Amino acid sequence: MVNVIGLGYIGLPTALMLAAHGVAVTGTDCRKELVDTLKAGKAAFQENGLDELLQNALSAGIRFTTEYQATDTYIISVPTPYDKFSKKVDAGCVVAAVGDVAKICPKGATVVIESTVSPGTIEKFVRPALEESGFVIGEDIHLVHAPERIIPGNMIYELIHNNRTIGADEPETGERIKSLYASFCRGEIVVTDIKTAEMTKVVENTFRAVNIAFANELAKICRHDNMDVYEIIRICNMHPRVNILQPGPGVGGHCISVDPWFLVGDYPSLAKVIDESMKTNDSMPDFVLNRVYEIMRERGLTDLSRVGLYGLTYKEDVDDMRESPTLQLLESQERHLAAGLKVYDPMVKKDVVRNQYHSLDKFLAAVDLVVIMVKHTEIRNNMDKLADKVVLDCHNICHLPGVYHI
Ligand code: SAJ
Repeated sequence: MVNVIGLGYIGLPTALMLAAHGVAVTGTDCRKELVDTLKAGKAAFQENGLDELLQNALSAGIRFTTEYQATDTYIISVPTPYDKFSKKVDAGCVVAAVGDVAKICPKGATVVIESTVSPGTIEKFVRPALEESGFVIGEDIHLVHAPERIIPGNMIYELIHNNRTIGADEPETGERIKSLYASFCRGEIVVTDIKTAEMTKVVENTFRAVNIAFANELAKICRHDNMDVYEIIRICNMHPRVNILQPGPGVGGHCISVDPWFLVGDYPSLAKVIDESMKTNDSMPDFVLNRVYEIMRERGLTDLSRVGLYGLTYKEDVDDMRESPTLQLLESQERHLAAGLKVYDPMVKKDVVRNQYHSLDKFLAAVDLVVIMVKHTEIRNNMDKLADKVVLDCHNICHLPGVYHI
């Protein structure tokens, strides 16, 4: 039986996928409310295909509980935030989970860590935690790092089709865990050592962060000299070896906007490009706010409370708001004592910020200037409703005359 610890954005789909493919699974989470919701057959967040997968897993016998289970295989999928001051990974939740597993697991068990950690974290924090509990690693207990790679919005497809990395001390353990993931994963599964696996995960997200930062920097250069960044990127990308990403209002989510900081925190004198890239991405919400002020001046608009931010989530068609550029922008305007912007997001049903609307039409009736912060399908399908508005489009999806860009 596999005990999946942590039933969040990664742990839950992984547990369900294993269960739906014939593996005996118990999912453990410390949040009782979440466990009860899952038992009642309701997924805790919106994701394509997740509800159906939950039903399949429940029919296949998955169990949910707040208790750790005595078993031979654990998959730990708990959050690894970064310490905002040191920029280093905060492995506290992983270490606590491993400590709790150590209290209950029999000798010979395997502990798989899926949570993203910086290279050396398992060596520095996880191994000592197990050794302190009296285990000899490699004999009484086996350690594996199997970093997740799935993208919110397409998680279920990517769980099945993405290639994966398994880091293990002993090749036999790596191969055993490889066959466990192969129960549902049709991609290639590479077995390597733990530190290499740790580094690959962080590097993948850093690659994307740096490339988004390049696009964002181009947007700033083009704005400064009144050039069309989208047309320039489109033409450049026709070159066979150029593939520039898209600029945007900032980078959110719990991955791209977090993991690269681990490298800056651990290698401050070496990770220069990464440091600058993260700062560039983090500067984008303020850049958008300045664009709002510029456009208001140009259009003779004076009332900030008639400006509306469309979108609160960190990207399109997900309900995840972690580190979202809109939340970053709202924080920034509060700091500048300029509170009052209106906000609307079709994916966010609860009230999470001030001046939040829950109907597109009511939101639009309350504002003159609309800032498209997130390119949800809803707004793509309702562009005609923006015809009488001043529009700042941060994603180049609106082709109405007179639209402004970042
Ligand atoms: N973004 C841009 N411009 C782009 C692409 C994205 O501004 O051209 C922004 C998005 O709007 C969003 C942020 O970047 O705010 C991140 O979105 P994303 O779609 O690039 O990635 P995530 O954070 O949803 O998922 C990433 C993925 N990593 C890579 O593509 C290397 C995913 O495969 C990982 O599993 C995930 O991080 C994770 O959990 O680590």
